[in-house]
Amino acid sequence: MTPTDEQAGAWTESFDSGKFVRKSSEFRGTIQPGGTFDVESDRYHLYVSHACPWAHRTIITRTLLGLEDHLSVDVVDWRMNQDGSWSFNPEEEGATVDSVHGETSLEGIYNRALDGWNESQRIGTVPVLWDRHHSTIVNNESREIIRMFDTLAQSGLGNGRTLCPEELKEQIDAMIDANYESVNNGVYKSGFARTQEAYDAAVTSLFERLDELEIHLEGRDWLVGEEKGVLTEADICLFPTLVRFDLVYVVHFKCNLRRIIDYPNLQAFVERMIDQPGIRETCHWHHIKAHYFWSHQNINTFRIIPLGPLEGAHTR
Ligand SMILES: N[C@@H](CCC(=O)N[C@@H](CS)C(=O)NCC(=O)O)C(=O)O
Repeated sequence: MTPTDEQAGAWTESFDSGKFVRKSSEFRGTIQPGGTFDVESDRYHLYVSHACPWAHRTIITRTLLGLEDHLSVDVVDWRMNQDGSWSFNPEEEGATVDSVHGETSLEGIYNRALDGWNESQRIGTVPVLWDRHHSTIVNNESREIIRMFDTLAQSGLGNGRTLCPEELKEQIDAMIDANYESVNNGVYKSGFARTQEAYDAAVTSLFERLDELEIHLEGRDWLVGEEKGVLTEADICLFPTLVRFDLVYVVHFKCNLRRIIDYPNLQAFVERMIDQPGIRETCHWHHIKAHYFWSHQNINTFRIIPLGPLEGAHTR
C-alpha cells in the first residue's frame, strides 16, 4: 500500500510549498493564584506521551520541581494512530489508562473540554493539562505548561525551586525562541518536508543552530545564566529534542549532517541533564524509538525500527 496523506496524520495538517507547518495549540489558559485556574494540590492532571519531546518537557519540569505528589499523570500508548490521534493502552509497558475519566483515547478528553470537538476534524495533541475542578483542559502548549508548573512551585507546592528566575526570564524566553523553529520544530520540518528545497532549508538552519549552540556551551553547563549557567526552562526545552536526535532524527527525519555525539559540548549537555536526579527515569527509550519509526508510515512505509545506534547519551 502506498502511504497516503492521511497516514501522515494531523502532522500534515498544513503544508506550504512542501514545508511542514505546525498547528497552533487550542487551549491557552493559565494557572494563577486566585485566578480561574487557581493553585491547588491534586487538582491538575497531565496527559503525556513518553515518545513526544513536547510532553517530555512537562514531565521533566514536574520532576525537577518536585510536583509529583501534587500533579497526577497518565501516559498514552507510544503508537500514534494513523489519523495522528493517541490511545490509552495499559497493556503496553510504561503506558497507562486514563485514570481521571476512563476514556480510551485522548480525543475523548478533548471532546469533554470542547463541545463538538469530535466533529471538528481536529486531532488532540499531547501534552494536555486537565483541570479536575472545572472539568476542562487548561492548556495544551508545553512551553506554557512548564511555566505554570513554576507558578505552582513558587506558590507553595513542590520543592520551591524555580526553573525561570525572574532576572533570567528574558534570556530564557529568547533562548527558547531561538531554538524553537530551527531545532525543536526544525527536526520535524526536515523529516516531513515534501520538497528538496524545504528539506534542504530545514536541515541547513537546524545544523547552523546546533553549531551555534555547540560554541555557546563551550565552558558552560547550562544555556542561560552567569558563568557556567543555571538549569532553566531553556535547557528543559532543548534537551528532549537533543536526546531523541541520534536515536531517531538522524535516520528517520534525515537530520544527518552530524550526530549529537559528534558535538562534544552538546553531548556533555545531554549527559549532564540525564544525570540530574530523576531525569533518566523520564527517558523511555522504547517509547521514543518505536513511536517515530512505527507511527509515521508515510515516511517509513514498512515500520521497520532500526536496531542502532549502539552509542548514545542513553548508553551511559
Ligand atoms: N505545540 C505543542 C506541540 C505538541 C505536539 O505536536 N505533540 C505531538 C506529539 S510529539 C502530537 O500530539 N501530535 C499529534 C497530532 O498532531 O496529531 C506543544 O509544544 O505542546
